[in-house]
Amino acid sequence: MTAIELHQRRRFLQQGSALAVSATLSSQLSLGEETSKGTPTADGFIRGKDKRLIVHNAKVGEIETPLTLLREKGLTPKELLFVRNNQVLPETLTTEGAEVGDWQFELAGLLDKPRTVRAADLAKLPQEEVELVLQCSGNGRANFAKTVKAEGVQWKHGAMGNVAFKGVRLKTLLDHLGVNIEPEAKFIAAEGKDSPAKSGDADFEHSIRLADALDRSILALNMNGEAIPKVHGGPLRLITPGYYATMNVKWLSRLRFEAQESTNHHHVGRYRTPLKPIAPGSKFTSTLENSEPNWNMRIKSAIFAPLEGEKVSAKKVEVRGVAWNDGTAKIEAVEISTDGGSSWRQVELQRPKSPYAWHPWRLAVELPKGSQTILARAVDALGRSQPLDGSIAWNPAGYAWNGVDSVTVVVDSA
Ligand SMILES: Nc1nc2c(c(=O)[nH]1)N[C@H]1C(S)=C(S)[C@@H](COP(=O)(O)O)O[C@H]1N2
Ligand SMILES: [Mo]
Repeated sequence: MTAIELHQRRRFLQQGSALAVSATLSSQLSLGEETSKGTPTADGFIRGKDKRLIVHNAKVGEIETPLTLLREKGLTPKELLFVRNNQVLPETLTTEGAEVGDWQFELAGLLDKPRTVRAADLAKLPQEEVELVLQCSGNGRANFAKTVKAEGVQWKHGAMGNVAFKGVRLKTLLDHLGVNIEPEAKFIAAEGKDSPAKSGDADFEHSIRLADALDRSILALNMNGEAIPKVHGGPLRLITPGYYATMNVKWLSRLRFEAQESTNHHHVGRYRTPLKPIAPGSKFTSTLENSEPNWNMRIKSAIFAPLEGEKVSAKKVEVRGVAWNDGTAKIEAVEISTDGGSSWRQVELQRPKSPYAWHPWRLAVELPKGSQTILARAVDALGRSQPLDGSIAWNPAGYAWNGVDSVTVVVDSA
């Protein structure tokens, strides 16, 4: 067993005892099968998920899409999409679409007056569909272990997917209702209907920038053309394209218009990166002043093929992958290097309709025989790119990795 496997095994054993006390979860468990390691498969605790997903935490639901499955489809199907629950809303452990029913949410805080909105009424307003990368800010955290391992689930590439959310723009709803936002309001804190596992723990919530919310947030009722799966936040999820998935609050129950960012533990003590670089391994306690929230996604690229360790033929190696950023500036190019970053060549880049979606790319290259490393990086119109050494952005919880992606392959003479 490798150290990571051992760690996962230990985690699972800890989770196992916690599972036993939860009637809902343990009855769901009987649904699935066991893997060779004795852990339940993803469908064992989230009905409808693909058995082949990587289970990191069966207690709250943290599952990752292996790269081999992630790369198969342009739009990630709900069966394959990663899940990250910080807290469990027990009735949502399924990919089944959520009925809107009598779901309501509140608009509160610095407004002319508070309001309660029926989610069913949103369907009567103009709808907008946005294809976007849904990516946990912990995606790629495992890479920080090249210097000092970061705390938390060791996600590789698969805490992300490319999905299409559809709903009403928040701005459209506010205009429709004639809501007046007070000028002091600068942020919106979003709350979901889930609650903490232990009483006394902070309830999961996040603040987003009011300006971004008015520019592009969507009150989404649909994902990939159907009602949002319960596990992905249905019936109602706040989606801010270009933001990390962390900020896209599931099971939306309230929006508070506020002058300051939320002082909630999940928003202040977690999900932030230091404003100034810190040395790998340093201690760091985030505050509203010394760090920034995981809002806009850092520019990134992922190599989908060849896979790490794959045997390829020297004549023609088809390198392909995807790139994305926060959608606020055009991705100018994706480049690959086969000489450790000394020289780079541009790949053929596809431009999707939505600036927030995966940008697929490809290039056929010839490689010398032996073990060869391929690097990929994206660059956008603001000159933002990916560092060769991603650990320069090291932080204790390993958020927002965006180092150059790399695979090492074995090139033969065939
Ligand atoms: N209400 C609520 N919303 C939430 C969370 C949560 O625990 N509760 N987790 C967040 C995090 S950290 C991530 S990465 C995404 C995961 O979205 P998914 O489970 O649909 O893939 O949901 C975000 N929204
Ligand atoms: Mo996340």
